[in-house]
Amino acid sequence: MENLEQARQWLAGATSLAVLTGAGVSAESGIPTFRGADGLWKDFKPEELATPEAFARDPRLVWEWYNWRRELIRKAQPNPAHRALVKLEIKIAHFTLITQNVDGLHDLAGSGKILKLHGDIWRMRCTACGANWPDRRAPLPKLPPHCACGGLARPGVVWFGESLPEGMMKEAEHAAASAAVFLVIGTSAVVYPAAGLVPFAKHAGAKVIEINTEPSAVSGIVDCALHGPAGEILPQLL
Ligand code: BV8
Ligand code: ZN
Repeated sequence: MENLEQARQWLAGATSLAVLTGAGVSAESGIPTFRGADGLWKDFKPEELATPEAFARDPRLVWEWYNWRRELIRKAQPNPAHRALVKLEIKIAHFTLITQNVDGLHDLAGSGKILKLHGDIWRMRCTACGANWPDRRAPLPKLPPHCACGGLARPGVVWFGESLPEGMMKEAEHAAASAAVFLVIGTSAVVYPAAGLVPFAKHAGAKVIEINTEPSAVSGIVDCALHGPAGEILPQLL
């Protein structure tokens, strides 16, 4: 049976669906992915920027990168992939969206139940008093930004070497373990513990469907691989 038809059938019969998205789901909104040819990392290496050490060494440089990304993201709109996930959430009784993305486009598209494994670029946290607040200004008036207490503010995201928000993986694993179908979309599946959710879901008995323009690190274990842009394929699965 043709893969698309197989995926459609599994989704049509599913009463529980968990979805894991990565940067590829925002690619058609004009946001460069991390590891692609025009990727965000091309001029830098992750260890140069998305780490607490880089921030401690040069908060202004790290904030210039996040300021640039916030301006890029502010101009971006959700694409048909984001919107198709909202339709699936309405259609399927038990639905959890797990995202590695920090761009907030799933929220903008209207997704409800979102587990943001790596945080949110539109939130800030104070390195001094721990306050945590939303800030949607792009560009920021002053770099690096500071908290009302005078402390240095950092982006509300999870950097390499930092653990995910308390309880986040437990909730994501619960969703993956109770899903009849696990949809993994637009991720190279090289970042852990997020990528570990795919084998986790498979071993718990889910049918795993992947949507990606290229093979990923988990393509070898999925039950159905759909090759192509998420913005074109996802709407065909509804
Ligand atoms: C932790 C937030 C421990 C910031 C991000 C071995 C060596 C060294 C380190 C490690 C290791 N094993 C594990 C680690 C730790 C590390 C890690 O996994 N490193 C990797 C690189 C090896 N993990 C961590 O540090 C994590 N924390 O492990 O804590 C710990 C435990 C206890 C106590 C203390 C510590 C934290 C990881 C979080 C890092 N933060 N982002 C920010 O965004 O600025 S990660 C970053 O990568 C983004 O979140 C991004 O989402 C994520 C994954 O990338 P992808 O989303 O997959 O994007 P990518 O470009 O790679 O791929 C895009 C895909 O889309 C491609 O497959 C492409 O083909 C496809 N695509 C493109 N266009 C389309 C498309 N698909 C469909 N349609 C299209 N149109
Ligand atoms: Zn503060």
